[in-house]
Amino acid sequence: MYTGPTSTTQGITLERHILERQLSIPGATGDFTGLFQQIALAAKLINSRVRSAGLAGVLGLTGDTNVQGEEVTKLDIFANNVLVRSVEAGGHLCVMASEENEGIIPIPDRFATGKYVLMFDPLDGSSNIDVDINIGTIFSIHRRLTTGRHGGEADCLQRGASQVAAGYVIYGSSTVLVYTAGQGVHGFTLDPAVGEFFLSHENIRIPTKGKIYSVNEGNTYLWSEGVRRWVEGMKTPGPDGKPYSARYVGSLVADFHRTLLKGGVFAYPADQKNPQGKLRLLYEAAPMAMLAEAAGGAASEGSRRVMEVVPTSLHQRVPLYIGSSEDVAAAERLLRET
Ligand code: P6P
Repeated sequence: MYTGPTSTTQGITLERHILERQLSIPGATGDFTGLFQQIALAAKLINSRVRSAGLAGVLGLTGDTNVQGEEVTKLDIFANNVLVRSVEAGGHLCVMASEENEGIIPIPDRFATGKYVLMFDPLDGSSNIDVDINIGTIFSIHRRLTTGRHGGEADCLQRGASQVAAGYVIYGSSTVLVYTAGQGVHGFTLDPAVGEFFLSHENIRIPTKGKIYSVNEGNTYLWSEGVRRWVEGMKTPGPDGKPYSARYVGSLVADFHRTLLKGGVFAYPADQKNPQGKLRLLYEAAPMAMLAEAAGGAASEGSRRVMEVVPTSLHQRVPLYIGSSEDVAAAERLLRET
């Protein structure tokens, strides 16, 4: 007899949520729904391996054989392979790009192609796996620009503002998939007892102003004067007599998920070592920016919306200031003044 949580078993599954969205869109073909179901399957498969990584002796190892004598691959390579194999045969995509692959990932000739482009970081923050810190999968979906059977790099190099959908899966104390397709931001928690994602965070709205800042202050010596002044300003007690609180996990999905739910600001500024910042535009900053804006927040590269940046290469980096609209605006203001 199933004795899992009653609330989720009576809830709305991710599949139903996507289908209901499809029904509300005139002319929808079910392509997006099919693609999203494949992404959700990949998330479940990755989740299963991430949860068992410690037991199977595959924490951060590569090329070794584990206790079962299996060929061990790094978790992020595993996640990459799972994502590619889960979506490549569905006929919904014309091309893919991944943090793990230098070039584009074409759809094998034996499969049909479709109108969407999928870009992803299969397992962001994977260096945190060995210390059991939250990690995540980030994805971005565009419509293709080119015609013909296969898509190409031109279909990937689109502004964030052109995204059809964006989302992430956070493998934390629970596994939550958060996505937007332009009609609000919604979170679904995986019920491991039934292997389904159930709606748990409907229409997430990010507070207009928060009291948490999240940045790696170990980089202070590399920052511009403007970034230093911005951070120092948040460490100075405000009108309420309190400064902001500092929270930094060092895993983008974890730091963003907290910022989305509690407000405040996360930043990875440009610095002398990373003049374009550290985070990747196409499959990290742009999808998070779509989510932040869809939840009423903001995402800037320091002086303009991340979603306006026109990509010139697959793995290009971009500075990122993301979170509550007032906090991001304050960062832009201070950076302008110096
Ligand atoms: P740092 C993880 O390695 C990552 O790519 C992001 O998930 C995270 O936000 C950032 O790098 C952390 O970088 O330099 O603070 O360790």
